[in-house]
Amino acid sequence: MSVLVTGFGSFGDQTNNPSQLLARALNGRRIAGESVTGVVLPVATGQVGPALATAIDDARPRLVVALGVAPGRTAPALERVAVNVRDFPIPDTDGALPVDEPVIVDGPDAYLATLPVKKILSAWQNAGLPGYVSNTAGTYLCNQVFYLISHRARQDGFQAGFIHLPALPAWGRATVPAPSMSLEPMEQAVQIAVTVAAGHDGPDLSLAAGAVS
Ligand code: PCA
Repeated sequence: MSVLVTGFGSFGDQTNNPSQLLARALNGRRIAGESVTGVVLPVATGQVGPALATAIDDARPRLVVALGVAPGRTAPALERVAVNVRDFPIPDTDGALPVDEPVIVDGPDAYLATLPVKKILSAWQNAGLPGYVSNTAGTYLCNQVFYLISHRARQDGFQAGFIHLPALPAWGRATVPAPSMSLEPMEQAVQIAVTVAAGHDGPDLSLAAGAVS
């Protein structure tokens, strides 16, 4: 039994995906007594399901924390909801552009994360790290992976969740920088998430962290 951490490779104009760097950095580590397997997934709708299934079959995890970058976000975001929708705003790396197609035909409309998102948020706050609970992971590859791991989690009985990361700082630009975060605090945030989730049993914390919209 182990912890599986997934990241994604490059896509669109995102050539330096922090989720890929973290999946590689954490691969082979021990966190909270659990051995971590880090896997980088393709940003390709037709390839990602089989790649994920292989990673889960190999690692036989008790916990899956999937990561991806969300350019424009100001802090790591604990995703609460995965929807059964693929409505891509840009083509994937294979050129596929599904519009209003399900992730899994006849699957439930949505799944909620089984990670204790409020407990993790509270632990981030105690460590002085920024972060929040997000109520949409979009309708692109990150949502697809979040939905797929949530679906499989119900069959296999592991905990599953998704964390969207801000972009890495883009140095050397003369313009006002977009929201960004360096890799070290993102790595700390993921380590805390794994530690809290690995030690979690029972209900999540009741902590107000909702949004008006
Ligand atoms: N972010 C994209 C896909 C891969 C990634 O890292 C997303 O948010 O869907």
